[in-house]
Amino acid sequence: MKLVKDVLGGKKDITAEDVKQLVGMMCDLYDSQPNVVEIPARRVIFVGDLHGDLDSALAVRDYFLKSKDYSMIFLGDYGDRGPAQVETFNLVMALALQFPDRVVMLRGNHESDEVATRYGFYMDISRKYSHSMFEHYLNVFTVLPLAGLSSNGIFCCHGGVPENVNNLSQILAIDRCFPNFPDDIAYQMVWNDPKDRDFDFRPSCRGRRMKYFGQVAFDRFSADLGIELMLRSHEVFEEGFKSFFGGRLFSVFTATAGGTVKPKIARLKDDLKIKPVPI
Ligand SMILES: [Mn+2]
Repeated sequence: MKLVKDVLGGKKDITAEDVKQLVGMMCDLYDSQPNVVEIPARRVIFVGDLHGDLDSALAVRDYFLKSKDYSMIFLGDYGDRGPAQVETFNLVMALALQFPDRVVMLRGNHESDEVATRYGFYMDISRKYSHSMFEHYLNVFTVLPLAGLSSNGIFCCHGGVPENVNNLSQILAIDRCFPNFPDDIAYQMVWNDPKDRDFDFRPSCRGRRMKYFGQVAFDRFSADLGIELMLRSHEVFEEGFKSFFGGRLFSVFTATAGGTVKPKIARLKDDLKIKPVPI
């Protein structure tokens, strides 16, 4: 479709009607998806937080277009904070729409009404379009899946391990179709952070409903759900990448965050090893 191709080609000044069309197609494509979508067992590129960093998003697009036999999973946090939030969100939607069999857009903690109204996306949409256009982007938030899982146990989500889950069916049963995260499991999957220490869960300095998950929680969750390797984003690391739990969990960040981060993507190769790639 021409609109999708134009956005993919770098067209930035699309009309409100164009956005509504992209949003409509996204909802059609994602509405029926389960909370945990199936992802390929190998040859996958994982993309961390973009936060309105269009240059990084364009570099990711170029890398993907050159990687013909790879799929790509975006781990969430497209808007808020950065200089080109609307354009970044639109570009990722265009990638997801142009390559529905190879690109997945997951939901991050910033794909939420209360977070996006506070950290910039609502203002960016209002400035470029109108206040009411925010509702349309919210509709996309509500359909995005929470996680991906492959047949060989590669799991990905924005934040990480939630409390009180010992079975995949508990995650699959969540009703995610809300502008915020009323469900505690969904909330923790997009907000929790790993700590490379020998504990289960601990209170997080991010707030009351979030947790740190330690080695004990990670090992139990992995064993219960048959997970070999986990990919997540959500945290800023200067190198754009960090490994946890003896190399069984990788955190990736793909925005420059105002020049403070060397953005990376994570490439799952044929040998099932994760390789950080500068973008
Ligand atoms: Mn985040």
